Amino acid sequence: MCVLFFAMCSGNTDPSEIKIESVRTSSTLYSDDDRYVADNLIDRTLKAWSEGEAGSGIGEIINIFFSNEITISSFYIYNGIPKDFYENNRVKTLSVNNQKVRVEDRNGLQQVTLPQPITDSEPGLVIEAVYPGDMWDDTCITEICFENKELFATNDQRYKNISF
Ligand SMILES: [Ca+2]
Repeated sequence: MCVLFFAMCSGNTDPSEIKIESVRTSSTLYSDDDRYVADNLIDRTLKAWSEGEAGSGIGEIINIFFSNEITISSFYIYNGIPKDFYENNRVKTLSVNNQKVRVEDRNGLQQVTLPQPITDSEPGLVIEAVYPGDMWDDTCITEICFENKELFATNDQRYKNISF
């Protein structure tokens, strides 16, 4: 018990031990086969999440739950849905713990640097602006990965389905 208490309070968790435990979104586009679920954001495959609110997706929220507090200076995002990229909305501006960042309109994984590093175990991302789709008014994101050299080294195999 003493050891456990010390570990919980030490604040010195090995970064390689920090994992994304879950993700939660404010909405999800319904489909019979659960094609657009929030878990697709962190599944390390090209399956995508789509928001499901009426309208373009502005104001929709993504919460990432880490196993421990982590300091994040940048992250990777695969914008849109790869197969129907231009048919659906893509994210143009994200607010990450109230810091606004621009996301490029590109079908592939890109790195986004935060104006200031954040330290949090449950960072929140809010869609602030979108690139409109040619056919559908649904905003999609394929993947979100947080930069941390140790994390990447540890989870290297999990990225094998994404080329970047
Ligand atoms: Ca995915």
